[in-house]
Formats: sequence, structure tokens, C-alpha cells
Amino acid sequence: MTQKERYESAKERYGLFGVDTERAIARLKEIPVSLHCWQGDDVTGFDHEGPLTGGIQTTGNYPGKAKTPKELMEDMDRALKLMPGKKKLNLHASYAIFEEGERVDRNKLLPKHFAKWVSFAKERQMGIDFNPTFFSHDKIKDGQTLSSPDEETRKFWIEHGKACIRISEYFARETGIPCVMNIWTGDGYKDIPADRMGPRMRYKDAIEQILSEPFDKNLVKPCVESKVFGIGVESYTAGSAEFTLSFAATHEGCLPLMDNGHYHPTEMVSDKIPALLCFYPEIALHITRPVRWDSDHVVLFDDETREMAKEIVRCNGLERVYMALDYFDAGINRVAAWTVGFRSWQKALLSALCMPHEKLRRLQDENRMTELMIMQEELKICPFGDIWEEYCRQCGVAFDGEWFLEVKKYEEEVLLKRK
Ligand code: RNT
Ligand code: ZN
Repeated sequence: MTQKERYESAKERYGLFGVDTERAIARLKEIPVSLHCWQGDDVTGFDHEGPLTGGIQTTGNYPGKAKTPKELMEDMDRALKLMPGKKKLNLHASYAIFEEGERVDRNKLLPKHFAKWVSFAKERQMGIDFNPTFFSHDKIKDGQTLSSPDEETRKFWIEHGKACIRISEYFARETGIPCVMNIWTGDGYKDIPADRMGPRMRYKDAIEQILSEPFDKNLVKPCVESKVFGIGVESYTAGSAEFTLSFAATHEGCLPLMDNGHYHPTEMVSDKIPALLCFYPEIALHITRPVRWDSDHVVLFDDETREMAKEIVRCNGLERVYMALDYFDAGINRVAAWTVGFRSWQKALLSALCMPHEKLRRLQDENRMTELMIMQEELKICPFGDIWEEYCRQCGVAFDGEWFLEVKKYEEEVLLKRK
């Protein structure tokens, strides 16, 4: 059977459930997913020499890591060509690009330090999301930034946050697409603190000061990302789930951001999405794969990933949920890591769009739970691969089984030759 014939037959199978696969494919093409620059260089960035801090860690030493803006852009470009669907670029402040001899500290960053990224994004019709970088820097005092008891330290990081608001607005104006600006700090304590509220009060005040920087709420979407623990920050984090949710709930225009690596292992972000959508007009996500801890493994087409995508689609949330990938594996080919993760999330969204949600909901509401179980099980083995191939074909990207050859070639010709 040809690809076309296989698709036609799959389309018919889905049709029996009342699913219109053409519509699903067309819809997915419009939905932007933000691709994180930091998979390409193990979260190193260009503005510091020191180690990765803030309670996050990359493991592995696969050859070919990008070391310059040019290399990172080239690598990302390779990956982008292998991804179907609409993309947005996700940058961290530590990826500022300075001219020869020029260098400013993070509190003095300007839009011009990201001009090359803007050209990169514009040439590829991508919007840009942004993140102030509150880690891997010598002005982190005793592990704290925005919640530090030291006023000087706090002030420096507040200035950084404000600079990032201005840069975010510049991104939005340049690209014509709103910029999601996410605030995450690794502030916290390794061991049992004596004061849990003090750091949070300081963190609250600091974020309020950052958000007092004037900006257009239609252009910049500030978020606060929570986290339950980090490496070396096991006992307490200032930006806990309750803290960030309450902050976002009480600060107009500020979104909560959930990273699915940042909860206790049996807590499911898929279940939290519909809960938050009852209250927040918009929310943001970091999509990752935690393996026993916040390990940031490459996103796969696994159960929880699919469940998260289903909830977004079922809740009519595609326009209300900002989706960004957030993982970093230094142990495998980084271009492939980007590609697998992005394609996996696209698969999850497409398969969620290929479900008869109305029908399933009705079964639940009529308490026909046996039929609901059966239908959900049967849907699992519908010929989704054929729909996915058609989506890849329509988007003009390589099929599964084909694209890695290109990555392998790039690895041999370029990546392995890097010093
Ligand atoms: C860390 C957070 C945060 C970072 C990125 C690099 O645990 O998930 O979002 O991964 O900002
Ligand atoms: Zn994250």
C-alpha cells in the first residue's frame, strides 16, 4: 500500500468514531509550540564560564555540543527542518549575543543583545518566548536571587527581571507575536529552613517590582513557574506550587506555569490543567519527562504526555495554554533530542485531536462507563501512525524512520569535527 492509500484507510477507520482527521491535521498546523534553545548546549548559554546552578543538572557528555551562537543556530535549524508544525523560539537571557569586546551584566541587558535572535526567528516566521536567567551566575548569593535576604542581591536580580520585560516586549513588537516571559528561580534550601515565609515574602515583593516595569499586557505574558525541589535544594523552594499559583491568581495578567517535572512523582499535570483552566484565562506549560526526579529527559509519546495533550484539546485549551518544551539531555545527539521531543509532543497533540471527545464526554455524563472504557481502549490502537505520516507529508518533513539519517550525516560532517 502507498502512503496515500494507508492514510485513506486510516481516515475511514477514524471516521467510524466520528473523527475528522483532515480537520485535526489542519488544526494542529496552526498551534505554536515553543522550542527551547537550551537543549542545544546543555543549558550553558553565552554569558558565563561557570557551572550550571539553580538546582538543575544536565548529565552526559555527548560530543558536538554547540559552543557559539552560530553553532547553536545551525544545529537548531537542522532540527527545525525535521519538525512538523508551527514553532516558536524559546530563549534564556543567558543566550545574549554580544559584539566583540562588549559585555554587560544581566541587569543591564538590552534588546540589541538579542537582535541576532530576532533576525533568526523572523526569517523562520517564529515568535519568541523569553526567560530571565536566575541561575549560573556569580551574583547568586548563598543559593538565592529574588528571595535573598541581601538587598543588593535582590536589587540586581529585580533589575534583571525588568530588563527582561523590556526585551520581551521588543520580541513581541518585532515578531508581531506575544512573548511569554517565564520567571523561575532555584531559590531554596538544602536543609530544613528556620523561616519559610520570609523568603516567600521577599520573592513576592521582588516579582511585584519586576512586574511594575511598564509593559503592554497584550504583548508580554509574564508567568511564574513553581518547583517542589532541586538538586542541593531538597528541603525547601521559595517558589512552591501554592506560592506561584496564588501569586498568579492575585496578580492580573500573570500566568501560572506548570512544568510536569516539578511535582511529586504521583501528581499528574494532566489533571491540573483542567483544574487551572476553570479559573485562569490563560496558563503556560513546560513539557518535559521526569524520570524518578526532575531529570528533564527528552519528551516521548508516552502515557502522561498524551494525557496532557488530551486535556488541552478536550478543554478547548489550545488557544489558552502556552506550550513550551523544557528538557536537556547531554547524553545523546542534541539535534536528535530536540527533534524527538518536538515530534513526540506533536504526536500527542495530533492524537488528542483525533479523538471523539464529545462522544466520550456523553458516555461519561450518561454514566455508560463500560462503553467509555471500551471505546477509550479501542481508540488506542486505531492506525494513528498513518495519520501522523500524512501530517508529516503535508508539513513537508521527513517521516519517522527517515529523519535520523539526516541527523547522523550532520553529526559526521559537522558535530564530530567540533573541538
Ligand atoms: C528548572 C526549570 C526551568 C529550567 C529552564 C532552563 O527546573 O524547569 O524552567 O529548566 O528555565
Ligand atoms: Zn521548566
